[in-house]
Amino acid sequence: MLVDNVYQLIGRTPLLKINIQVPKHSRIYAKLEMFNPGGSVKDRLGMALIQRGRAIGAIKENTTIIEPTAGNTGIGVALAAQQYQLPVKLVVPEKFSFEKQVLMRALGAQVINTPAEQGITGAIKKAQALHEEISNSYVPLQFQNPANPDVYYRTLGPEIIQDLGNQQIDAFVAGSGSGGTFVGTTRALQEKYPAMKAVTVEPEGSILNGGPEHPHRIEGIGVEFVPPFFKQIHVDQVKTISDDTAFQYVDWLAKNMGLFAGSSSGAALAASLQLAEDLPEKSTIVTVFPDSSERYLSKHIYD
Ligand code: MET
Repeated sequence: MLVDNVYQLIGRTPLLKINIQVPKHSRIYAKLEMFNPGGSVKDRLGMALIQRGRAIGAIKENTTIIEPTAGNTGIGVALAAQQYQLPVKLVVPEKFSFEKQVLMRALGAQVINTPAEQGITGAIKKAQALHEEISNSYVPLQFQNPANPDVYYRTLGPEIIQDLGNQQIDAFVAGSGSGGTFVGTTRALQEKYPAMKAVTVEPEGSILNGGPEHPHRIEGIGVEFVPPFFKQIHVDQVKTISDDTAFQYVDWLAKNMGLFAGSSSGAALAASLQLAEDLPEKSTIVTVFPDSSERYLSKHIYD
């Protein structure tokens, strides 16, 4: 495969059938988003945020891009901004993995840390404060930018339909941080399969199921507020997964399927297996594996 630049490698990722014993003879397929060049599902978003910013005239020559992120969106934004030589400042709560922060810097971005206990809300506030201070700056703000669900509606959803050769999909399971991947993909899949269940995944410590907010080891998903994009769809169920359960499946995927998947992928697989118990026999469940375990080795993902 000959390509001219890494941007051509974004999207069209493989869909892997998970060889695990699924309740009720159902099947689970996972979209392997770690195969994107920046290593996560958020490369798609990075491109979309920069393209929309340019299209609406918010990004001009030398505009400083500022974005709050758990890391992967930051890597995607830094990658996309590079082609226009735009300066990038990423605001990251200090708890998130060292590797993601190193990769953002490697792409030329500046990383600004906010206190872990202020969570992503603290990073959002800091990004807005920086925007006030820096002239010719722009905050795409993944948490409310319509380009976020839209890019998943246009790319990830249709790819899954095509990957499965129009085979009926009974449920879509995906983690929510900003909610963009889950909501946009759900909209695309439900246009074709209106009866499909939409199930989101959060770590214990996130608030969607009403549980108390507390720190968790699973990265990239989990919310401190209900994602505004949720208004666009009906969410059938929220599965709340513990760190231990997610990490067990991370381990299982490496040992049994030779797959290096991050903790939000482990949570997605755990939730898909739980959901299979409640679905009819021989259901088809599709989920998303957002990134690789390799960016969490310093967090002892396997030890
Ligand atoms: N996964 C997105 C990011 O990397 C949203 C995180 S919000 C916990 O920025």
